[in-house]
Parts: sequence; C-alpha cells; structure tokens
Amino acid sequence: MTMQTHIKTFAPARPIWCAGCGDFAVQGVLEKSLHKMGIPPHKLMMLAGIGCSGTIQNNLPCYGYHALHGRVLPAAIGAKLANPDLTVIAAGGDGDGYAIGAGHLVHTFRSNPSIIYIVMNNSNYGLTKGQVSPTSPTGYRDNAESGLDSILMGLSFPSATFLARGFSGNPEQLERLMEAALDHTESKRGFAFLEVLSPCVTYYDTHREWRAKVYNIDEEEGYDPTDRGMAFQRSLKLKEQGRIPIGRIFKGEHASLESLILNKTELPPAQHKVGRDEHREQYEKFIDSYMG
Ligand SMILES: Cc1ncc(C[n+]2csc(CCOP(=O)(O)OP(=O)(O)O)c2C)c(N)n1
Ligand code: SF4
Ligand SMILES: [Mg+2]
Repeated sequence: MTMQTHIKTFAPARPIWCAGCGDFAVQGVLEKSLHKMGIPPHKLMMLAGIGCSGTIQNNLPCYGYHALHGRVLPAAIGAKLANPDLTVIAAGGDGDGYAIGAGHLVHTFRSNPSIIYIVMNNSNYGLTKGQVSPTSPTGYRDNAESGLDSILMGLSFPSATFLARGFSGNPEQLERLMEAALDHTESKRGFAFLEVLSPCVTYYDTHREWRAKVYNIDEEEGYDPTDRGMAFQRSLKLKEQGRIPIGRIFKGEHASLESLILNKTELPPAQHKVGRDEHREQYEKFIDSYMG
C-alpha cells in the first residue's frame, strides 16, 4: 500500500459531538494508547453501535464498521474470528449496549473473545435527545426503575477476565485502563470490558455529580482485583454508600473464545490461501470439465 492510498483509506472524520461531551476524552485517550502500544491503522478494526458514542469509529484512522443498533458485539466477534491478527475494538453507548444489545453483552461475557468493548455510559439516550436508558437513576424523567450496574453483572460470569470502569474526568487513569485493556486482548487473554462514565452535557449533565461520587479503587489499600468475592463486596458496598467505583475492578483468567475454536485444521478466513497458484489444479479441472 502506498503512502497516498494509506492516507486516503484511513482518513478520519471530524467528531460531531457537542462541545464538552465526555466522548472527546475517550477518543483522545484511545488515540494516545493506540499510539503508545504501536498499533498501526491497518491492524485495527473499530466497530460501533448507534448513538452519539457510536460515531467514534468514524474519527479514528482504522478499518471501521457501523453496526445496527445493539449489534456491535456479534459483528466484532465475527471480525476477530475471521482475522485474529486484528486488534478489534467495539464501542457504543449505554442504550446500545445495555438495552437493545444487553443479550449480546451477556453472551460475550460467557464466550470471552479477545476484543475490547468500550461503553460510553452517559445514563441517557444522547443521540435521540435524552430519553431514559438502563443506567438512568430512578427519578430521572420519571424513571420508575433502578439503574443497571454492568460491572456487577460482569462479575457474576466465571468466564469474565477484565472488568474496569473509567471516568472521562480522570483521563490519566482512563489511559492506564485503556492500555491494560489493549494489553489484555493483544496477549489473547479474552474479553476486556471497559465502561467509561462519559457525561452528556446537553441532555443530562452528570459531570459534577459523578466527580463527587467516583471512588478510585486502584488506590484502595489491600484491594485485590483478582479476588472476585472482594470485587463484588466492595462494588456493592460502595454502591450502597452512593459511590461509583472506578479503576481495574476485576482481573480473571479463562481460555479465550478464539483459542478454543480456532485450530490448525480450520484456518480463519483471513488466513485462507486464495491466490490463483494455490488453486491452479482445481481451476484446470473446472475448465477441463467445460471443455469436455
Ligand atoms: C432498532 C433501532 N431502535 C431505535 C433506534 C433509535 N436510537 C438511535 S440511538 C439510540 C440510543 C442511543 O443511546 P446510547 O446507546 O446510550 O448512545 P448515546 O447517544 O447516549 O451515546 C436509539 C434508541 C435505532 N436507531 N434503531
Ligand atoms: S447529545 Fe450528549 S452524548 Fe450526544 S454529543 Fe451531545 S453531549 Fe455528547
Ligand atoms: Mg447513552
């Protein structure tokens, strides 16, 4: 690929977010981490759901795919299995991932593919003007239900291997979490789930509230992220106290999906040899069959 085609193919768009949207911080941190980890555009596939957050894949120099609403995870798993050499990052919002797409999240925790999933949680449907989402608190726009906690949900899966929560207002920590997520998937250890509290300044500005509520568990003395029981207990306790834990909440070990289903006899499609020379014999037989 020449430098010119390279630039044209991977030319990113300008973000369309409102000034002050938390998603800018997510993109900035992601770009920095990809650069630091040395992941080039042609090795990166970003897929995103529908929502303001879902436009992130347009803004990065990489292969991109805009999935149907709620369907980003199956598409991302398909991409990873088709070409395991790619770094595959799925991204989207709390509506996309926890409402219409919740079933896929459950099964991705179960199957543990080596992909990253970044959920930009702003506790509302930003793109469609602020409707209630699964993480909206009781009372927001007369919401009668209580909010979903994706980390607590993830902790209930024995196959979960990476659970973290960041905050767009703490980019230093978010960068460490992003790099840890990339390291997790690059070393083929499975599904890296990273929720980012990313306020929607236009329809539901939670920035000040979240700044006051976040609790950095990475700095807690004696906290052991490999201890599932401790992770569960601390997350629940903090929730009861009105706090939101951020940091590397859980680290586990479990075989990755691709290590279980891809083997040497069944190559992933991207590694199939499709050149004319490999198939010359078949090709000649095929032509002969026509020539009688
Ligand atoms: C099948 C389908 N249902 C509904 C919609 C309308 N819709 C578009 S984005 C969205 C929710 C966006 O919320 P979220 O995923 O939290 O993203 P945000 O905009 O907050 O980043 C909805 C319901 C749609 N595009 N497709
Ligand atoms: S509407 Fe909200 S989520 Fe969407 S770009 Fe604006 S601030 Fe961000
Ligand atoms: Mg949202």
